[in-house]
Amino acid sequence: MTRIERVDVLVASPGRTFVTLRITTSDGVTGLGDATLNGRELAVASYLRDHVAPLLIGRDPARIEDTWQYLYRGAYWRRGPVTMTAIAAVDTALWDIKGKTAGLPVYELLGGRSRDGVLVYSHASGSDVPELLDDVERFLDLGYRAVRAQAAVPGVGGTYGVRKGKVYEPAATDLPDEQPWDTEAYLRFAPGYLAEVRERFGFGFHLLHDVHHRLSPIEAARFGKSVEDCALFWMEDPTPAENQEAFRLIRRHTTTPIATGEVLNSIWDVKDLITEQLIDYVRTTVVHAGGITHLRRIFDLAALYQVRTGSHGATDLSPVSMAAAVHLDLTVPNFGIQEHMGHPDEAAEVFRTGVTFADGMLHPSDAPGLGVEYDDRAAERYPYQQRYLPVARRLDGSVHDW
Ligand code: GCO
Ligand code: MG
Repeated sequence: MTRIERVDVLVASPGRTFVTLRITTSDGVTGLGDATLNGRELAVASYLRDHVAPLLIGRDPARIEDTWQYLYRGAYWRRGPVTMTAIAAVDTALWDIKGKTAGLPVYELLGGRSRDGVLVYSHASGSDVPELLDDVERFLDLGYRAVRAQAAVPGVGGTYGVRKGKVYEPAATDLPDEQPWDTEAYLRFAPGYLAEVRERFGFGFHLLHDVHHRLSPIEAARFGKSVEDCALFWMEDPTPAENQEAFRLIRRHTTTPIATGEVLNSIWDVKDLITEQLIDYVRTTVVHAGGITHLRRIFDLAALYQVRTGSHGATDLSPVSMAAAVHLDLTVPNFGIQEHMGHPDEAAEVFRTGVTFADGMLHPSDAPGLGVEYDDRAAERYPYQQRYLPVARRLDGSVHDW
């Protein structure tokens, strides 16, 4: 009988850090899973190497659900980003193996296509409004049907979401960059530039905006109300999601759709938001929410309440989890949109992905499994580099949600 024979935890920084799990079976079939937790990468690498790998050796790779339950319930300590990212990596790698063994792309194993392709949005940004408008135009010219818009708030250094290089990369310093934050300045400025985007380019595409956890519930309500004429596809993370009651307050005041969930890890974290219909899009991902097996469970729950999917897809989600996301997105009935930021050029040397972009959509390859290969030789050229996400401070110097 086929057994798991080898487990490798691969850490490399091609343009940014990625942790990748590779499982090899006694038949020589390999599967890949993404295990990247931005800024806390080595915690997951150790969890996998020191605590999970010894449990996998000798197991039947075909038993994906059983392995998921074994790792989740067997740890005793539940949920949390480190545990759920580690379980996700194992789960994703086992789906990759199952696909390769069956000779089918993973989306076929998940029930087959529900749609022709996966609608994606990308990130337009600018250090001022004219620069943002040029960037929106660039994405529309590239064929995107959905664009997220963020501009630097005047006088507030380091606003979230403003690209400096080719790809937006917030984890860029070897100690956290401390950035100032001024809520009132943001609330006065942001609705205006979103309106300017609509004035200039019209309503023939989806416009999105990420508040990035920066507002209190009543501030978020005010923001949502003030951008209603822009018909946003969503306002993302209007307020931190630990206290989920907060979303009820926002809902009472605005019809601007709400997306949240990129920092949440399990079905228990999103259950109330979904069943009480406090959000419109759930942004949990393959990599941080327990893999394909668990994310599908979340998406199925969401479908019952007309909540659609809108998975996180920033640069810190590796091409492996992006491929897994595209396979799952292609199949689920309540798919909404997929974030697609791309990766630094160096990442393409290490990860060869079959995912392609056409007509504003991503398409998986029809190769068996997930259709991604990892090049160990190339990875050797990019040793691990420690990087941190920034920290935000209010004008009085106190720490704010970044
Ligand atoms: C997004 C996210 C990212 C996060 C990043 C943190 O919507 O794409 O908010 O930009 O900040 O993934 O690691
Ligand atoms: Mg976000």
